[in-house]
Amino acid sequence: MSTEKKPILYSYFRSSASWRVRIALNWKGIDYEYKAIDLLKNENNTEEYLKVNPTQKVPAFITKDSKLLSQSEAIIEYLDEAYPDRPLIPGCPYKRALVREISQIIACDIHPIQNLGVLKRIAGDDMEKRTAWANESIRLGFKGLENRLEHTSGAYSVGDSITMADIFVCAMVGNAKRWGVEMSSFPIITKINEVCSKLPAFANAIPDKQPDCSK
Ligand SMILES: N[C@@H](CCC(=O)N[C@@H](CS)C(=O)NCC(=O)O)C(=O)O
Repeated sequence: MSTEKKPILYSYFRSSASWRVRIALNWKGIDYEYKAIDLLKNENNTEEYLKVNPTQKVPAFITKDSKLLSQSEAIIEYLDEAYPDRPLIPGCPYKRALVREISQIIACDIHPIQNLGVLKRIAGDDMEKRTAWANESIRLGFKGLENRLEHTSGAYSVGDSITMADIFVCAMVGNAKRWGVEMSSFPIITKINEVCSKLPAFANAIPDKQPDCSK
C-alpha cells in the first residue's frame, strides 16, 4: 500500500486564483485533497489558516511531501516541472516568456485591483459600487490583453497549444462574467474561453463544480 500523501489545495470555489490551480491540477491528472476556505466568512483570516499560509490568501498548495507554496503562477510552474506530462509552459524561450507575460497581465495588473479584499475596502457592502469598480477594472485590463493576444495567439493564447496563459485567461473571464463585463469587444478572449471551457480539465474546475459551492 502506498504511503504517499495526496497534495492539498486550499481553495474557495469563487476564487479565480484558486480556479487557475484547479485547472492545472485537472490538466495534469493529479489527485488532490480539496480544503475549502470560505472567504465570505473570513476563514482566511483565522489563526489556523495563518499557520498554513501567512499571506492569508487562497490558493495555498501543500505538495505531496508537505511543503507549502502560495501564488497561483508559482504553484502552476511547480506543477509543470514536478509533473512534466502535458506541459503547460513551452520549451521555446520566447514562447515561455509570452506565456508568462499573458499570465502576468492578468495576475499582476487586472486581478489584484478587483479582488475581494480591494472591493471591500473600496465599496464596503455596497454591491452596486463593487460591481462598477470590478467591471471597469476588468474591462480596461481586457482592452490591453485583447491587443496583446492579437499578436500572441493562434488557436490558443500563445500559438496553437494549450498553455498556462489559457488557464489565466479562462479563470479571469469567469470573473468578468460575474461582474457583467460586456464581452463583445473582446473576440479573441471570448474565443479562447469558449474553446477551452469545453475541455474536461477546464470544465471541471469551474466554481459550480467545487465541493464548497452549494454552501
Ligand atoms: N496573486 C495571488 C492572488 C491571490 C488572491 O488574491 N486570492 C484571493 C481570492 S481570488 C483572496 O484570497 N482574497 C482574499 C482577500 O483579499 O482578503 C495568486 O495568484 O495566487
